[in-house]
Amino acid sequence: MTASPLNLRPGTGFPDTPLFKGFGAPNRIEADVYELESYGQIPADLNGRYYRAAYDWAFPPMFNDEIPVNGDGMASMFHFQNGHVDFKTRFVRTEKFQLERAARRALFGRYRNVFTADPTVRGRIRSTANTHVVWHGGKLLMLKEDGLPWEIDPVTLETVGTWDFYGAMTSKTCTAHPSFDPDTGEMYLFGYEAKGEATRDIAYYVIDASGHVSHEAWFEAPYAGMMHDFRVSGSLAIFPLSPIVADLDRLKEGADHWRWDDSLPSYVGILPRKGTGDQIQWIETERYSGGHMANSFDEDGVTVVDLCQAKKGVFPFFYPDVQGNMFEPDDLNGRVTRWHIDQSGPQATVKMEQLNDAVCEFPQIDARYEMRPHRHAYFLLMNAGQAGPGMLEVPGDLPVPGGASALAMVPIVNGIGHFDYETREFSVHVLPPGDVAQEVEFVPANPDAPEGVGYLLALVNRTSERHSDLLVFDAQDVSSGPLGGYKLPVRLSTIHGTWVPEHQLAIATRSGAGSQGGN
Ligand code: V55
Ligand code: FE
Repeated sequence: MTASPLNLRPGTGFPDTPLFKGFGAPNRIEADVYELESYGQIPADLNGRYYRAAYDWAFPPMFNDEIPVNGDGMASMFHFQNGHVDFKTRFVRTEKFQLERAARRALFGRYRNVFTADPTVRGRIRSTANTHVVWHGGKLLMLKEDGLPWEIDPVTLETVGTWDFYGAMTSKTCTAHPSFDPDTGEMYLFGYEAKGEATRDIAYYVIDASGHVSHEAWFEAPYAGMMHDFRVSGSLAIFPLSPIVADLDRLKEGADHWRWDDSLPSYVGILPRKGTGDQIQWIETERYSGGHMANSFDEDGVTVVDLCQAKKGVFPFFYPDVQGNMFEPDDLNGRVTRWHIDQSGPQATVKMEQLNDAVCEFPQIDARYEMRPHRHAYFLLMNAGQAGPGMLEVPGDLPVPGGASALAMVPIVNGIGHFDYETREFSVHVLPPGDVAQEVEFVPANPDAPEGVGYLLALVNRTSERHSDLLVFDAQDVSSGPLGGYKLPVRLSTIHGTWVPEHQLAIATRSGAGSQGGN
Protein backbone atom coordinates (compact mmCIF):
# COMPACT_ATOMS: atom_id res chain seq x y z
CA MET A 1 0.00 0.00 0.00
CA THR A 2 1.32 3.48 -0.87
CA ALA A 3 0.70 6.53 1.36
CA SER A 4 -2.10 8.84 0.13
CA PRO A 5 -0.69 11.89 -1.59
CA LEU A 6 -3.63 13.97 -0.37
CA ASN A 7 -2.90 16.56 2.27
CA LEU A 8 -6.14 17.30 4.14
CA ARG A 9 -7.32 19.67 6.85
CA PRO A 10 -10.72 20.09 8.56
CA GLY A 11 -13.24 22.24 6.69
CA THR A 12 -14.56 25.47 8.17
CA GLY A 13 -18.13 26.65 8.27
CA PHE A 14 -20.78 28.47 10.18
CA PRO A 15 -22.14 26.98 13.42
CA ASP A 16 -25.13 24.69 13.13
CA THR A 17 -27.33 27.10 15.12
CA PRO A 18 -30.64 28.86 14.37
CA LEU A 19 -28.88 32.21 13.85
CA PHE A 20 -27.15 30.95 10.70
CA LYS A 21 -30.00 28.92 9.24
CA GLY A 22 -32.83 29.61 6.84
CA PHE A 23 -33.31 33.28 6.14
CA GLY A 24 -30.46 34.02 8.56
CA ALA A 25 -27.91 32.09 6.51
CA PRO A 26 -24.97 34.40 5.84
CA ASN A 27 -25.24 36.20 2.48
CA ARG A 28 -21.54 37.12 2.18
CA ILE A 29 -22.28 38.56 -1.27
CA GLU A 30 -21.48 42.10 -2.38
CA ALA A 31 -24.27 42.88 -4.82
CA ASP A 32 -24.78 45.21 -7.80
CA VAL A 33 -28.26 44.90 -9.22
CA TYR A 34 -29.26 47.26 -12.03
CA GLU A 35 -32.95 48.20 -12.38
CA LEU A 36 -34.69 46.23 -9.64
CA GLU A 37 -37.75 44.32 -10.70
CA SER A 38 -40.86 46.16 -9.50
CA TYR A 39 -44.59 45.54 -9.18
CA GLY A 40 -47.80 47.38 -8.40
CA GLN A 41 -47.64 51.17 -8.32
CA ILE A 42 -44.25 52.74 -7.62
CA PRO A 43 -43.18 56.39 -7.21
CA ALA A 44 -42.65 58.01 -10.62
CA ASP A 45 -40.61 61.02 -9.53
CA LEU A 46 -38.62 59.93 -6.51
CA ASN A 47 -34.91 60.79 -6.60
CA GLY A 48 -32.55 59.96 -3.79
CA ARG A 49 -30.76 57.18 -2.03
CA TYR A 50 -31.99 54.93 0.71
CA TYR A 51 -28.93 53.75 2.60
CA ARG A 52 -29.06 50.90 5.07
CA ALA A 53 -26.67 49.44 7.60
CA ALA A 54 -26.79 45.71 8.19
CA TYR A 55 -24.79 42.89 9.65
CA ASP A 56 -23.47 40.07 7.50
CA TRP A 57 -20.77 37.53 8.12
CA ALA A 58 -17.41 37.73 6.41
CA PHE A 59 -16.28 34.63 8.33
CA PRO A 60 -17.71 32.00 10.64
CA PRO A 61 -17.59 33.38 14.21
CA MET A 62 -15.04 32.22 16.76
CA PHE A 63 -17.78 31.14 19.19
CA ASN A 64 -20.84 29.06 18.40
CA ASP A 65 -23.17 31.13 20.60
CA GLU A 66 -22.73 34.18 18.38
CA ILE A 67 -25.31 37.00 18.48
CA PRO A 68 -26.61 38.75 15.34
CA VAL A 69 -25.35 42.26 16.00
CA ASN A 70 -21.73 41.06 16.10
CA GLY A 71 -21.77 40.57 12.32
CA ASP A 72 -19.64 42.64 9.94
CA GLY A 73 -21.01 45.94 8.72
CA MET A 74 -22.65 45.72 5.29
CA ALA A 75 -23.79 48.95 3.66
CA SER A 76 -26.62 48.83 1.15
CA MET A 77 -28.05 51.47 -1.15
CA PHE A 78 -31.33 51.74 -3.04
CA HIS A 79 -30.64 54.42 -5.63
CA PHE A 80 -33.95 55.93 -6.78
CA GLN A 81 -33.97 57.71 -10.16
CA ASN A 82 -37.50 58.73 -11.11
CA GLY A 83 -38.67 55.60 -9.37
CA HIS A 84 -36.17 53.31 -11.08
CA VAL A 85 -34.04 51.65 -8.43
CA ASP A 86 -30.50 50.32 -8.67
CA PHE A 87 -29.20 48.38 -5.70
CA LYS A 88 -25.74 47.93 -4.27
CA THR A 89 -24.16 46.39 -1.18
CA ARG A 90 -20.59 46.49 0.14
CA PHE A 91 -18.92 45.24 3.28
CA VAL A 92 -17.35 48.08 5.23
CA ARG A 93 -13.58 47.62 5.07
CA THR A 94 -13.12 48.17 8.79
CA GLU A 95 -9.78 47.36 10.39
CA LYS A 96 -11.41 44.17 11.70
CA PHE A 97 -12.61 43.22 8.22
CA GLN A 98 -9.20 43.77 6.67
CA LEU A 99 -7.27 41.87 9.34
CA GLU A 100 -9.71 38.97 9.16
CA ARG A 101 -9.56 38.91 5.36
CA ALA A 102 -5.78 38.66 5.54
CA ALA A 103 -6.10 35.77 8.00
CA ARG A 104 -9.09 34.19 6.16
CA ARG A 105 -10.88 33.73 9.51
CA ALA A 106 -12.53 35.58 12.38
CA LEU A 107 -10.09 37.06 14.89
CA PHE A 108 -12.01 39.44 17.13
CA GLY A 109 -13.94 37.08 19.37
CA ARG A 110 -17.17 37.85 21.15
CA TYR A 111 -19.34 40.94 20.84
CA ARG A 112 -17.42 43.79 22.47
CA ASN A 113 -15.05 41.56 24.40
CA VAL A 114 -11.42 42.34 23.52
CA PHE A 115 -10.27 39.62 25.91
CA THR A 116 -11.70 36.94 23.62
CA ALA A 117 -9.87 38.21 20.54
CA ASP A 118 -6.94 36.45 18.95
CA PRO A 119 -3.75 37.82 20.58
CA THR A 120 -2.50 38.98 17.18
CA VAL A 121 -5.22 41.66 17.01
CA ARG A 122 -5.13 43.04 20.56
CA GLY A 123 -5.35 46.81 20.42
CA ARG A 124 -6.67 46.88 16.86
CA ILE A 125 -10.09 48.41 16.05
CA ARG A 126 -12.82 45.80 16.53
CA SER A 127 -15.85 47.93 15.60
CA THR A 128 -18.00 46.43 12.85
CA ALA A 129 -19.76 49.63 11.66
CA ASN A 130 -22.98 47.64 11.33
CA THR A 131 -25.77 49.62 13.02
CA HIS A 132 -26.75 52.85 11.31
CA VAL A 133 -25.76 55.06 8.41
CA VAL A 134 -26.10 58.85 8.38
CA TRP A 135 -25.33 61.67 5.94
CA HIS A 136 -23.81 64.76 7.53
CA GLY A 137 -21.16 67.35 6.75
CA GLY A 138 -20.73 65.92 3.24
CA LYS A 139 -19.88 62.48 4.56
CA LEU A 140 -21.71 59.18 4.67
CA LEU A 141 -20.93 57.53 8.02
CA MET A 142 -21.48 53.94 9.11
CA LEU A 143 -21.97 53.80 12.87
CA LYS A 144 -21.62 51.27 15.66
CA GLU A 145 -21.76 52.31 19.28
CA ASP A 146 -18.54 50.54 20.29
CA GLY A 147 -16.22 52.63 18.10
CA LEU A 148 -15.83 55.69 15.90
CA PRO A 149 -17.73 56.10 12.62
CA TRP A 150 -16.44 54.65 9.35
CA GLU A 151 -16.79 56.88 6.30
CA ILE A 152 -17.94 55.28 3.05
CA ASP A 153 -18.35 56.74 -0.43
CA PRO A 154 -22.02 57.66 -1.08
CA VAL A 155 -21.85 56.46 -4.71
CA THR A 156 -19.59 53.40 -4.68
CA LEU A 157 -20.02 52.45 -0.99
CA GLU A 158 -16.25 51.95 -0.89
CA THR A 159 -14.68 52.52 2.50
CA VAL A 160 -12.80 55.78 2.95
CA GLY A 161 -11.63 55.17 6.53
CA THR A 162 -12.44 55.68 10.16
CA TRP A 163 -13.60 59.20 10.99
CA ASP A 164 -12.80 61.28 14.09
CA PHE A 165 -14.20 64.67 12.96
CA TYR A 166 -10.91 66.24 11.96
CA GLY A 167 -9.20 64.80 15.03
CA ALA A 168 -11.64 66.39 17.47
CA MET A 169 -13.49 63.27 18.66
CA THR A 170 -11.27 61.80 21.36
CA SER A 171 -13.96 59.50 22.75
CA LYS A 172 -13.25 55.86 21.97
CA THR A 173 -16.92 55.34 21.10
CA CYS A 174 -19.72 57.10 19.23
CA THR A 175 -23.43 56.32 19.28
CA ALA A 176 -25.21 54.83 16.27
CA HIS A 177 -28.19 57.12 16.93
CA PRO A 178 -27.30 60.77 16.41
CA SER A 179 -29.88 63.52 16.72
CA PHE A 180 -30.22 66.21 14.03
CA ASP A 181 -31.45 69.78 14.10
CA PRO A 182 -33.11 70.41 10.71
CA ASP A 183 -32.84 74.20 11.20
CA THR A 184 -29.16 74.52 12.09
CA GLY A 185 -27.93 71.43 10.26
CA GLU A 186 -26.17 70.33 13.47
CA MET A 187 -25.62 66.70 14.39
CA TYR A 188 -25.60 65.70 18.07
CA LEU A 189 -23.59 62.68 19.18
CA PHE A 190 -22.38 60.99 22.32
CA GLY A 191 -20.19 58.04 23.23
CA TYR A 192 -20.57 55.86 26.30
CA GLU A 193 -17.76 53.69 27.68
CA ALA A 194 -15.94 56.63 26.18
CA LYS A 195 -12.62 55.96 27.91
CA GLY A 196 -12.60 52.20 27.29
CA GLU A 197 -14.25 48.93 28.24
CA ALA A 198 -16.84 49.24 31.02
CA THR A 199 -15.89 52.84 31.89
CA ARG A 200 -18.64 55.15 33.11
CA ASP A 201 -17.44 58.06 30.99
CA ILE A 202 -19.73 59.75 28.53
CA ALA A 203 -18.57 62.19 25.86
CA TYR A 204 -21.09 64.51 24.20
CA TYR A 205 -20.47 66.34 20.93
CA VAL A 206 -22.24 68.88 18.77
CA ILE A 207 -21.08 68.75 15.14
CA ASP A 208 -21.80 71.87 13.07
CA ALA A 209 -23.23 71.71 9.56
CA SER A 210 -19.75 71.67 8.05
CA GLY A 211 -18.80 68.55 10.05
CA HIS A 212 -16.62 70.20 12.72
CA VAL A 213 -17.03 69.72 16.48
CA SER A 214 -18.52 72.95 17.88
CA HIS A 215 -19.25 71.82 21.43
CA GLU A 216 -18.04 69.04 23.70
CA ALA A 217 -18.86 67.90 27.25
CA TRP A 218 -17.65 64.99 29.38
CA PHE A 219 -19.42 63.50 32.39
CA GLU A 220 -19.97 60.17 34.16
CA ALA A 221 -22.96 57.83 34.33
CA PRO A 222 -24.01 56.23 37.65
CA TYR A 223 -22.91 52.86 36.20
CA ALA A 224 -21.57 51.48 32.92
CA GLY A 225 -24.88 50.71 31.20
CA MET A 226 -25.94 50.40 27.60
CA MET A 227 -27.18 53.66 26.12
CA HIS A 228 -28.26 52.65 22.64
CA ASP A 229 -30.18 55.78 21.68
CA PHE A 230 -30.59 59.35 22.90
CA ARG A 231 -32.50 62.41 21.74
CA VAL A 232 -32.04 66.17 21.82
CA SER A 233 -34.86 68.70 22.19
CA GLY A 234 -34.75 72.47 21.85
CA SER A 235 -33.32 72.75 25.36
CA LEU A 236 -31.96 69.38 26.51
CA ALA A 237 -29.91 66.36 25.57
CA ILE A 238 -31.61 63.30 27.09
CA PHE A 239 -29.67 60.12 27.97
CA PRO A 240 -31.62 56.96 28.87
CA LEU A 241 -29.77 54.64 31.27
CA SER A 242 -31.14 51.28 32.37
CA PRO A 243 -29.26 48.45 34.07
CA ILE A 244 -27.98 46.52 31.09
CA VAL A 245 -24.51 46.63 32.56
CA ALA A 246 -20.95 46.00 31.46
CA ASP A 247 -18.44 44.54 33.92
CA LEU A 248 -14.68 44.43 33.34
CA ASP A 249 -14.14 41.29 35.45
CA ARG A 250 -16.81 39.47 33.48
CA LEU A 251 -15.21 40.56 30.22
CA LYS A 252 -11.84 39.25 31.43
CA GLU A 253 -13.51 35.90 32.10
CA GLY A 254 -14.43 35.85 28.42
CA ALA A 255 -18.16 36.28 29.01
CA ASP A 256 -20.85 38.66 27.71
CA HIS A 257 -20.42 42.40 27.51
CA TRP A 258 -23.96 42.97 28.78
CA ARG A 259 -26.15 41.53 31.50
CA TRP A 260 -29.33 42.80 33.07
CA ASP A 261 -28.82 43.67 36.77
CA ASP A 262 -32.07 43.75 38.69
CA SER A 263 -30.40 45.36 41.71
CA LEU A 264 -29.77 48.68 39.95
CA PRO A 265 -32.25 51.50 39.23
CA SER A 266 -32.98 53.14 35.87
CA TYR A 267 -32.19 56.78 35.23
CA VAL A 268 -32.84 59.56 32.77
CA GLY A 269 -29.86 61.87 32.31
CA ILE A 270 -30.47 65.45 31.22
CA LEU A 271 -27.92 68.01 30.10
CA PRO A 272 -28.60 71.50 28.70
CA ARG A 273 -28.22 71.15 24.94
CA LYS A 274 -24.98 73.15 24.93
CA GLY A 275 -24.21 72.39 28.58
CA THR A 276 -20.99 71.54 30.36
CA GLY A 277 -20.28 68.20 32.01
CA ASP A 278 -20.93 69.48 35.55
CA GLN A 279 -24.53 70.28 34.53
CA ILE A 280 -25.54 66.64 34.02
CA GLN A 281 -28.46 65.52 36.20
CA TRP A 282 -29.30 61.82 36.60
CA ILE A 283 -32.95 61.50 37.56
CA GLU A 284 -33.81 58.12 39.11
CA THR A 285 -37.06 56.84 37.62
CA GLU A 286 -39.37 53.87 37.72
CA ARG A 287 -37.70 50.75 36.30
CA TYR A 288 -37.62 50.78 32.49
CA SER A 289 -35.45 49.57 29.65
CA GLY A 290 -35.11 52.15 26.91
CA GLY A 291 -35.52 51.04 23.33
CA HIS A 292 -35.36 53.16 20.22
CA MET A 293 -36.43 56.77 20.53
CA ALA A 294 -38.71 58.61 18.12
CA ASN A 295 -38.21 62.28 18.96
CA SER A 296 -37.91 64.90 21.66
CA PHE A 297 -39.20 68.46 21.79
CA ASP A 298 -40.07 71.24 24.22
CA GLU A 299 -43.72 72.13 24.68
CA ASP A 300 -45.45 74.23 27.37
CA GLY A 301 -42.33 74.36 29.55
CA VAL A 302 -41.94 70.58 29.53
CA THR A 303 -39.54 68.43 27.50
CA VAL A 304 -41.34 65.56 25.80
CA VAL A 305 -39.48 62.38 24.79
CA ASP A 306 -41.23 59.80 22.62
CA LEU A 307 -39.77 56.30 22.59
CA CYS A 308 -40.40 52.58 22.87
CA GLN A 309 -39.64 51.11 26.24
CA ALA A 310 -39.96 47.78 27.97
CA LYS A 311 -40.00 46.77 31.63
CA LYS A 312 -36.61 45.08 31.51
CA GLY A 313 -34.75 43.91 28.48
CA VAL A 314 -35.73 45.60 25.29
CA PHE A 315 -32.79 44.08 23.35
CA PRO A 316 -32.95 40.50 24.69
CA PHE A 317 -30.35 39.03 22.35
CA PHE A 318 -27.54 40.43 24.49
CA TYR A 319 -27.83 39.62 28.07
CA PRO A 320 -28.66 36.91 30.46
CA ASP A 321 -29.81 38.27 33.80
CA VAL A 322 -26.87 38.68 36.24
CA GLN A 323 -28.70 36.53 38.78
CA GLY A 324 -29.47 33.91 36.12
CA ASN A 325 -33.21 34.55 36.13
CA MET A 326 -35.30 34.08 33.01
CA PHE A 327 -37.16 37.12 31.79
CA GLU A 328 -40.92 37.05 31.78
CA PRO A 329 -41.88 37.44 28.12
CA ASP A 330 -43.75 40.68 28.75
CA ASP A 331 -40.63 42.17 30.38
CA LEU A 332 -39.13 42.33 26.88
CA ASN A 333 -42.03 43.92 25.07
CA GLY A 334 -41.58 47.50 23.86
CA ARG A 335 -44.53 49.91 23.94
CA VAL A 336 -45.13 53.47 22.80
CA THR A 337 -44.19 55.62 25.77
CA ARG A 338 -43.98 59.37 26.32
CA TRP A 339 -41.74 60.97 28.94
CA HIS A 340 -42.59 64.37 30.37
CA ILE A 341 -39.46 65.98 31.82
CA ASP A 342 -40.38 68.85 34.13
CA GLN A 343 -37.69 71.15 35.50
CA SER A 344 -40.01 73.74 37.03
CA GLY A 345 -39.76 72.41 40.62
CA PRO A 346 -36.73 72.24 42.89
CA GLN A 347 -35.97 68.75 41.52
CA ALA A 348 -36.38 67.76 37.87
CA THR A 349 -38.95 64.97 37.42
CA VAL A 350 -39.77 62.46 34.67
CA LYS A 351 -43.30 61.21 34.25
CA MET A 352 -43.56 58.10 32.05
CA GLU A 353 -46.82 57.59 30.20
CA GLN A 354 -47.65 54.52 28.11
CA LEU A 355 -49.75 55.72 25.15
CA ASN A 356 -50.89 52.43 23.64
CA ASP A 357 -50.58 48.77 24.56
CA ALA A 358 -49.51 47.38 21.18
CA VAL A 359 -46.09 45.69 21.26
CA CYS A 360 -43.80 47.56 18.94
CA GLU A 361 -40.31 48.87 18.24
CA PHE A 362 -38.25 50.78 15.63
CA PRO A 363 -40.07 54.12 15.71
CA GLN A 364 -39.50 56.53 12.83
CA ILE A 365 -40.79 60.04 12.22
CA ASP A 366 -40.72 62.54 9.37
CA ALA A 367 -37.10 63.68 9.86
CA ARG A 368 -38.01 67.31 9.12
CA TYR A 369 -39.82 67.33 12.49
CA GLU A 370 -36.92 66.19 14.62
CA MET A 371 -36.60 68.36 17.79
CA ARG A 372 -40.04 69.88 17.20
CA PRO A 373 -43.58 68.64 17.95
CA HIS A 374 -44.62 65.86 15.58
CA ARG A 375 -47.90 64.09 15.15
CA HIS A 376 -47.04 61.06 13.02
CA ALA A 377 -44.73 58.11 13.62
CA TYR A 378 -44.22 54.70 12.04
CA PHE A 379 -43.46 51.53 13.99
CA LEU A 380 -42.98 47.82 13.54
CA LEU A 381 -45.49 45.76 15.49
CA MET A 382 -44.97 42.32 16.97
CA ASN A 383 -47.49 39.50 16.54
CA ALA A 384 -49.90 41.98 14.99
CA GLY A 385 -53.35 40.61 14.29
CA GLN A 386 -53.07 38.01 17.08
CA ALA A 387 -54.58 38.07 20.54
CA GLY A 388 -52.13 39.07 23.27
CA PRO A 389 -48.46 39.90 22.94
CA GLY A 390 -47.36 36.22 22.60
CA MET A 391 -43.79 35.09 22.09
CA LEU A 392 -42.38 32.14 20.23
CA GLU A 393 -41.96 29.12 22.41
CA VAL A 394 -38.64 28.84 24.22
CA PRO A 395 -37.02 25.47 23.58
CA GLY A 396 -36.36 23.65 26.87
CA ASP A 397 -32.76 22.72 26.09
CA LEU A 398 -31.32 26.23 25.96
CA PRO A 399 -28.28 26.54 28.20
CA VAL A 400 -28.76 30.06 29.58
CA PRO A 401 -31.56 32.58 29.63
CA GLY A 402 -31.00 35.63 27.46
CA GLY A 403 -28.05 36.08 25.14
CA ALA A 404 -28.06 33.88 22.05
CA SER A 405 -30.84 31.80 23.59
CA ALA A 406 -33.18 34.75 23.56
CA LEU A 407 -33.20 34.56 19.78
CA ALA A 408 -35.70 31.78 20.14
CA MET A 409 -37.95 34.21 22.00
CA VAL A 410 -37.89 37.04 19.50
CA PRO A 411 -41.51 37.74 18.62
CA ILE A 412 -42.66 37.78 15.03
CA VAL A 413 -42.31 41.26 13.60
CA ASN A 414 -45.26 41.19 11.23
CA GLY A 415 -46.96 44.59 11.42
CA ILE A 416 -46.19 47.97 9.88
CA GLY A 417 -48.06 50.67 11.73
CA HIS A 418 -48.75 54.37 11.58
CA PHE A 419 -49.14 55.87 15.05
CA ASP A 420 -51.07 59.11 15.47
CA TYR A 421 -49.87 60.90 18.63
CA GLU A 422 -53.04 62.98 18.64
CA THR A 423 -55.50 60.08 18.77
CA ARG A 424 -52.93 57.66 20.27
CA GLU A 425 -54.15 54.99 17.85
CA PHE A 426 -52.31 52.72 15.47
CA SER A 427 -53.41 51.91 11.96
CA VAL A 428 -51.65 48.73 10.94
CA HIS A 429 -50.88 46.65 7.90
CA VAL A 430 -50.41 43.01 8.94
CA LEU A 431 -47.99 41.21 6.63
CA PRO A 432 -48.89 37.83 5.15
CA PRO A 433 -47.64 34.81 7.16
CA GLY A 434 -43.91 34.25 6.67
CA ASP A 435 -43.11 37.89 6.00
CA VAL A 436 -41.00 39.76 8.53
CA ALA A 437 -40.75 43.55 8.59
CA GLN A 438 -37.59 45.59 8.92
CA GLU A 439 -37.35 49.23 10.02
CA VAL A 440 -39.33 51.58 7.75
CA GLU A 441 -38.32 54.97 6.39
CA PHE A 442 -40.55 57.99 5.77
CA VAL A 443 -39.84 59.96 2.59
CA PRO A 444 -41.68 63.28 2.04
CA ALA A 445 -43.61 63.44 -1.25
CA ASN A 446 -41.68 66.65 -1.95
CA PRO A 447 -39.54 68.99 0.18
CA ASP A 448 -42.55 71.22 0.99
CA ALA A 449 -45.07 68.46 1.73
CA PRO A 450 -46.85 68.74 5.12
CA GLU A 451 -45.77 66.41 7.93
CA GLY A 452 -46.50 62.78 7.09
CA VAL A 453 -47.41 63.34 3.44
CA GLY A 454 -45.20 61.03 1.45
CA TYR A 455 -44.02 57.47 1.02
CA LEU A 456 -43.20 54.84 3.56
CA LEU A 457 -40.40 52.56 2.38
CA ALA A 458 -40.50 49.19 4.11
CA LEU A 459 -38.04 46.34 3.69
CA VAL A 460 -39.77 43.03 4.19
CA ASN A 461 -38.16 39.61 4.37
CA ARG A 462 -40.13 37.06 2.36
CA THR A 463 -38.79 34.20 4.45
CA SER A 464 -40.45 31.44 2.45
CA GLU A 465 -39.00 32.79 -0.80
CA ARG A 466 -35.63 33.62 0.78
CA HIS A 467 -35.40 37.15 -0.55
CA SER A 468 -36.26 40.64 0.65
CA ASP A 469 -38.61 43.17 -0.96
CA LEU A 470 -38.73 46.93 -0.58
CA LEU A 471 -42.42 47.82 -0.24
CA VAL A 472 -43.84 51.27 -0.89
CA PHE A 473 -46.80 52.55 1.15
CA ASP A 474 -48.78 55.77 1.11
CA ALA A 475 -47.66 57.00 4.54
CA GLN A 476 -51.12 58.47 5.12
CA ASP A 477 -52.83 55.17 4.44
CA VAL A 478 -50.60 52.40 5.77
CA SER A 479 -53.41 50.04 6.70
CA SER A 480 -54.51 49.74 3.06
CA GLY A 481 -51.29 47.84 2.38
CA PRO A 482 -48.43 48.45 -0.03
CA LEU A 483 -48.98 50.33 -3.28
CA GLY A 484 -46.23 48.31 -4.87
CA GLY A 485 -42.65 47.30 -4.36
CA TYR A 486 -39.25 46.34 -5.59
CA LYS A 487 -38.04 42.78 -5.58
CA LEU A 488 -34.50 41.94 -4.50
CA PRO A 489 -32.77 38.79 -5.69
CA VAL A 490 -30.97 38.57 -2.31
CA ARG A 491 -31.74 38.36 1.41
CA LEU A 492 -31.04 41.42 3.50
CA SER A 493 -30.46 41.43 7.21
CA THR A 494 -30.72 45.04 8.14
CA ILE A 495 -30.77 47.26 11.16
CA HIS A 496 -31.21 51.00 10.47
CA GLY A 497 -31.32 53.22 7.41
CA THR A 498 -31.51 56.78 6.09
CA TRP A 499 -33.11 58.45 3.10
CA VAL A 500 -30.95 61.11 1.44
CA PRO A 501 -32.63 63.24 -1.27
CA GLU A 502 -30.45 63.44 -4.38
CA HIS A 503 -30.09 67.22 -4.13
CA GLN A 504 -28.47 66.84 -0.71
CA LEU A 505 -25.69 64.63 -1.99
CA ALA A 506 -22.61 66.64 -2.89
CA ILE A 507 -21.21 63.72 -4.77
CA ALA A 508 -19.80 65.33 -7.89
CA THR A 509 -16.51 66.13 -6.16
CA ARG A 510 -15.69 62.56 -5.34
CA SER A 511 -16.54 60.47 -8.36
CA GLY A 512 -18.82 62.39 -10.69
CA ALA A 513 -20.80 59.19 -11.06
CA GLY A 514 -23.87 60.57 -9.35
CA SER A 515 -26.54 59.81 -11.88
CA GLN A 516 -25.00 56.71 -13.43
CA GLY A 517 -26.74 53.50 -12.50
CA GLY A 518 -24.88 50.25 -11.99
CA ASN A 519 -21.28 50.01 -13.07
C1 V55 B 1 -28.30 47.32 19.36
C2 V55 B 1 -27.76 46.99 18.15
C3 V55 B 1 -26.39 46.91 18.02
C4 V55 B 1 -25.57 47.15 19.09
C5 V55 B 1 -26.11 47.51 20.30
O1 V55 B 1 -30.52 47.10 18.65
C6 V55 B 1 -27.49 47.59 20.43
C7 V55 B 1 -29.75 47.39 19.52
C8 V55 B 1 -26.53 46.50 15.75
O2 V55 B 1 -25.76 46.57 16.88
O3 V55 B 1 -24.24 47.00 18.94
FE1 FE C 1 -30.59 50.99 17.02
